[in-house]
Amino acid sequence: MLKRALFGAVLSAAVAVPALADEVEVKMLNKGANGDAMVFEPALIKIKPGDSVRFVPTDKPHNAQVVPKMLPEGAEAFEGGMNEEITVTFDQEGVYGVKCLPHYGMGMVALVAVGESYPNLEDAKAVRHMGRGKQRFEALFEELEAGTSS
Ligand SMILES: [Cu+2]
Repeated sequence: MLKRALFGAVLSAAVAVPALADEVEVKMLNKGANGDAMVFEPALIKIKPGDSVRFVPTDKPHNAQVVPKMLPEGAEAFEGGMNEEITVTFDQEGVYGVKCLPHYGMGMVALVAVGESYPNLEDAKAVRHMGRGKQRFEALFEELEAGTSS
C-alpha cells in the first residue's frame, strides 16, 4: 500500500518535472532515532541512477567516504573531509559502502543501493570490516535483499 502511494507520488512528480533527479539527505549523528550510537540516518539508501545523496554532518566529528572495493567497477570513489557536507551523484548501478572514518569500527556505515540490479553485490558483501562495521553491513545487506526479493 505504501509502495503504491509512493509510486504515485513519484510518477506525478516525474510528469511535472521530467528531468529532475532526486536528492536524499543522510544525517551523520552521534545518536540515532533508535538509540544506536554513531549512525548515518537513514543507513540504507535506495535510489535510481542519476540521483544524489547529501551527507550532512548534523553532529560532529563525522565524515562520509566510500569503503574500498565496495563500489561498482568503473565508479568513482569519494571521500568527504571531516565535518564536510558532501553531495554525491550516483550514476552507476550497484551497491556502494560508505563509512565514517573515525567511527567505522563503531559501526558507522551506510549502504547506497543504486538501480534495480546490483552487479557488484556479492563482491561488496565479501569485503571485510572492522569491529561493528561488520555487523552493521550484514544487517544492511539483509535489509536490502529482503526488500528486493519480491
Ligand atoms: Cu562518525
